[in-house]
Amino acid sequence: MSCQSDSLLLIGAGGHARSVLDIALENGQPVAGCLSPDYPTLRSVPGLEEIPIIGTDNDLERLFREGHRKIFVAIGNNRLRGRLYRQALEIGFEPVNLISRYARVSRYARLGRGICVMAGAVINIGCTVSDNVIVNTNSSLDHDCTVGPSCHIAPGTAVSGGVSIGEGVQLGTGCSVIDGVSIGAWSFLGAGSVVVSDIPDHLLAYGVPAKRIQALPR
Ligand code: JB3
Repeated sequence: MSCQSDSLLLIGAGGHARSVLDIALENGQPVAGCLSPDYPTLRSVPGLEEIPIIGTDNDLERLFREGHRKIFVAIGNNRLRGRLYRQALEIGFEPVNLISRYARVSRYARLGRGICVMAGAVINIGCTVSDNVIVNTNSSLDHDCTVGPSCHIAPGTAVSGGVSIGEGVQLGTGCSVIDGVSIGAWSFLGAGSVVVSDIPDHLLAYGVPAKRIQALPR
């Protein structure tokens, strides 16, 4: 038997939420339901009909008063995920980590809260991964990397040792990052990029090697 305080609330009900739910259910985590702007038109998660959509973000405070505590923000967009994560924290919710049993996380890595680590991902010794980060399918963070809050390390990305990644960074699908470089906050590296030198804040870059494309809004 689970009670509301054990049962997980998810913010989001799209593709990322479905991947996250797959991990939660596989790990035996009871799920109360999801919040989506599509409620009440949509009443359950597409393809996971056993998971109800129980409201919108406007219901967060009521759900907290009713005893819900565990939360996970399951939205791919880094800025929106960051905003909703802060909102949930302010209300008093407790973000949980959802780690696939098929991921490998070193016991010598430090993880914040609200993090998902998908199947095949590797987080090696000495890494520090901040709150609200997505370490997606088959991506890897080698030794001694630091990852700021609300980043997304997309599927198949390989980050070598000692890399520093600022807040809100998107490393697109299949990026490769050589050891020791820094990637500035809110920068976006396009899919397949090879990062061989430091990337400043708020920059869109891509290519092999990754080159500056344009500054991104602050
Ligand atoms: O690349 C991979 C493996 N996954 C991507 C993921 C990281 O990001 C995935 O392919 C998607 O591109 C994206 O997933 P996400 O964020 O689930 O996007 P999408 O599948 O388009 O679903 C959007 C869903 O986000 C909507 O159906 C809503 O449920 C939810 N959403 C959007 N805005 C929101 C809000 N939910 C809440 N509660 N509040 C919002 O403001």
